[in-house]
Amino acid sequence: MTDHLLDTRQMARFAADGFLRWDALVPVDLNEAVCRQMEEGIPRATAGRPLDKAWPDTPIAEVFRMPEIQGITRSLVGPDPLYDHHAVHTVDAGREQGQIWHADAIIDTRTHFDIQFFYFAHDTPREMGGTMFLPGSHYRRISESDIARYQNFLGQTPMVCEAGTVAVAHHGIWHCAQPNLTDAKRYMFKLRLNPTVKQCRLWNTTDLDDPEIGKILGTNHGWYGNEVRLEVVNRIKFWRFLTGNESFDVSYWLSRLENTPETELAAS
Ligand SMILES: O=C(O)CCC(=O)C(=O)O
Ligand SMILES: [Fe+2]
Repeated sequence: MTDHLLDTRQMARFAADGFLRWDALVPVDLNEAVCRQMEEGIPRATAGRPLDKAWPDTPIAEVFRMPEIQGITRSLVGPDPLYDHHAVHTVDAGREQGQIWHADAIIDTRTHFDIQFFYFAHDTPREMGGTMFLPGSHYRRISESDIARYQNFLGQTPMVCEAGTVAVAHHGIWHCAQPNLTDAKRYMFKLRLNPTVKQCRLWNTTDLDDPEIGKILGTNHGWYGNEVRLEVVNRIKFWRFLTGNESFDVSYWLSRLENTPETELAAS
């Protein structure tokens, strides 16, 4: 099955930025049905159960059955992910305060990773907020709101988008809700999924050796200054995990650190 699977460049973008987005992916009618469902409330399913058994046949279930969303899910967490939790996140009309920067759940240093979908079922212009992401923050594992004292970061990216836009993020991504200066409530549907298989080459790997991969993994988001080198090393480790290629490197960054020869000089 290669329909709608991510390609290697997209996976490298995910490794570098910690999230991917698809604008206006979900069709208009389905967005409208989900908006009505979110107003009514969407009861939580049981954590740790298969996603495909999480909900009865409702509009939100239909969104996550879309072949495009299935392809994204399968590429990142495999064919039978578990439902972890979902939430309908709202920001009230006229709310001038943003949420503190945070990462979800407690400190989590696994290389295996959960994903979180952020689904915006209605138009979300900047004055309505749109979840703010910090690209490249997902390897800096923090405990929830350790970073709450920060206000703004160079390169932070708000999810300003049209109805039907979907982002998928690594569980470590730093993010926060934004103020909503409009007179309408803002809704955002978030879903966390857990893998049930090793996250190794689950995507469409036909372009695995694309020469752009190293460049994408070397992206400098700017906010960490010279420590970009640490981030590149983190991404190389993650890429080795994703591809199973234990000798993968970008510009010798990780190989240099691994060079600890044990061979003693033979007497001459
Ligand atoms: O509402 C949002 O945009 C983000 C909310 C969120 O991330 C949270 O409450 O954990
Ligand atoms: Fe959050």
